Amino acid sequence: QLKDAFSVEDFRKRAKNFLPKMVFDYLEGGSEGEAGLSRNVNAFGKWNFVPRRLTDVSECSLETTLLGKGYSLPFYLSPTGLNGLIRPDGDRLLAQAAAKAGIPFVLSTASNLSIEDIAASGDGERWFQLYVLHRDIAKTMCQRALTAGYEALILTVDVPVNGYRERDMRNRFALPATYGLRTLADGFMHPRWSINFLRSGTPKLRNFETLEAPSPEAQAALMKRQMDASFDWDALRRLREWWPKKLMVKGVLRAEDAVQCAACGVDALIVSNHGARQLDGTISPLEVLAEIASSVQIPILLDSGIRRGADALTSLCLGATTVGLGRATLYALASDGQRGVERCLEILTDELKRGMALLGASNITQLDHTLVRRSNWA
Ligand code: FMN
Repeated sequence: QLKDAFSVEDFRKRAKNFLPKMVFDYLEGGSEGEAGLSRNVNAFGKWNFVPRRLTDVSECSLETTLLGKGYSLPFYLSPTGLNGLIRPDGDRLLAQAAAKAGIPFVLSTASNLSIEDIAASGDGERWFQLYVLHRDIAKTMCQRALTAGYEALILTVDVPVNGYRERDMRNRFALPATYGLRTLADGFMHPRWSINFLRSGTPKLRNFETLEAPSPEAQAALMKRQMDASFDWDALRRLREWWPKKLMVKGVLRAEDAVQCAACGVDALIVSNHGARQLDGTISPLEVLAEIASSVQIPILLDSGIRRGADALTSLCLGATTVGLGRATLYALASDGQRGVERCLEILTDELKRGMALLGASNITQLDHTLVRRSNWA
């Protein structure tokens, strides 16, 4: 029962029950030894709140402003590929839940519904996340996003090559799915997911399917599904020249890179380690947040490890303007579809609002670094 879910962790447990192991592992897993997974989550516990007392917190507002626009909450849904494997039409369900909550939804390059499908699935703000497989393909996709009315482009820069995800290797995770005995048994044990899957069929990477590769080299890159590992600062400058709307760079973890992004005309940065799915042992974004936020004037977003309103609160105190939800809302999507995502957002919103009141802040602009202190005990 959805009413029995009181925290993101509850949704995690429900997702684990609902999904075949192979799919849950895809959602949950990190890279290599997976040390980064717990580090991301535990990083928040190293900071303690230092509440301000006797302030009027009878009305707490979570409204925030990012790049001149107002949003009802300081959350957005991070880009995640293969959402259709977690739930049929997962991209649409997430986009609709985000629209209801008044927060942006980011469509991944590796989505199972196309740029145009999502644009047509109702209103709500959409951002498009770009993986560069080939520069011509990237340009074509961005033009499609522009035509379809996406408000911002998120360039992910922490995937020059794919992270090594051992769970996926062990599970022989691949699309289209290969049906070994183990896969079939896994599906059999999770009938509700399997019925959905059989009804809707194997999800496709729709953005690639609906793409006419502009050149033979682009076609080859598309077939191999490999990133353009030569994408560098010059390439970013060129992208900035022709992408007319807001441009954000996702995956920055060093102040000097942040400064260089700002100098290239990037509008905002996402401090992220890709949810510990790339280089294992990479520093947790929270640890570098304050340093990066103080090195540039542009807004800073953060993702990786947000599981509670309190995690968002710590991030906002340390300089983030808004935070991205990845696995948190995917768990809810898995177990309970759009209603689950809506409920998960409600829970996080309540946690954040309560946290702000207890911390002594009635709106987001009152949050600052004096309200948190790094614990000497942890
Ligand atoms: N980031 C991207 O930029 N593009 C993607 O296609 C993408 N796919 C993801 C798929 C899954 C299943 C997960 C869990 C993450 C993916 N990410 C992708 C990373 C997320 O955008 C985000 O950085 C990460 O989930 C944050 O960590 P958290 O889920 O632990 O909060």
